[in-house]
Amino acid sequence: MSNLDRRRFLTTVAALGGTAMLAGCDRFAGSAYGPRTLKAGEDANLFVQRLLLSNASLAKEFPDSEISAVFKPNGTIDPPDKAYKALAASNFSTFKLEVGGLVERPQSFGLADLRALPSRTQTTRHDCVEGWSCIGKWSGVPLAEVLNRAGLKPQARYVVFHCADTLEYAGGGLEGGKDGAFLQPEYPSAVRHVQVAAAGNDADAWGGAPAEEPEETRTPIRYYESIDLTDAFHPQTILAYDLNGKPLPVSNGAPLRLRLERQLGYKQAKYVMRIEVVESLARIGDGQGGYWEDRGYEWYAGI
Ligand SMILES: Nc1nc2c(c(=O)[nH]1)N[C@H]1C(S)=C(S)[C@@H](COP(=O)(O)O)O[C@H]1N2
Ligand SMILES: [Mo]
Repeated sequence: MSNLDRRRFLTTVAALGGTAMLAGCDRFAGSAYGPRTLKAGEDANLFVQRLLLSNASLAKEFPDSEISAVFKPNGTIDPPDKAYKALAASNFSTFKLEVGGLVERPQSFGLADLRALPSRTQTTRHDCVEGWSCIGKWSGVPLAEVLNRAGLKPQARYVVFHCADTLEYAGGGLEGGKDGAFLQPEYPSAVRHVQVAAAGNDADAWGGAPAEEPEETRTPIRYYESIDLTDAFHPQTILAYDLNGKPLPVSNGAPLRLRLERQLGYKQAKYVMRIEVVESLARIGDGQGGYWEDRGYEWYAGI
């Protein structure tokens, strides 16, 4: 359903009134909360929510024949960070996804652990804000599986993804820095990587081994993103480890990247190292919920 269809549908539901709508709906007649819903008018809202949260809110999935020949890599395509380079050199055998913050049981998953969990495969279209799209087939573990193993605390509201790639340094340590070139949306990655070529001489934010040479004193700003719990538990929200049936290439976010199919490209965090569950986004980055959000992009990037 497109947004427009969805809006029309909601308008129709409103016009009919919840009860009329329910009376004509076989699917809900026998459900446990059907009778209660018929009594309580306000529960029509729940009905509409459930309906929208079922099939109607799934992003379109495509047949394999429509998979793009090349899935265009964008943003960081080869993280300059030393800790990441070491992981890549080990073919990510030492990779651990850390899950912490407002959870009952902090977790740490290697790639084999993640592959042993239930998986989901989906062929979807990625839409970048720059105006291009690609269709790819992603396989991974539903984020819900990972979060359920950790168990959310009652205050949990958002899920934050901390990535391995440094884009710039705090305080404008790089030419351009925060107040210069990096304000340009989607700054060409080739140029950006020349500028951050020295990244990674730091004890790093996602728990990798501290680097051996401590000369680098600047604080790296790494990519990060965040979503709310509705999106976190959406069935198409997965941590993908395969693209088109093969392990994710470095350029597309190896070893693990988020797929969140109802939002734009910049929400699809690549190189995910650590997941942090929080109550508020205020103290993450500059407080807007993502690297690009801190630079003016919308936090909710619905398609
Ligand atoms: N860690 C990280 N994730 C990222 C980015 C990035 O630069 N670093 N770029 C974002 C943008 S703008 C897009 S369009 C997609 C690109 O994903 P792709 O390289 O698989 O095409 O990743 C998103 N996730
Ligand atoms: Mo993008």
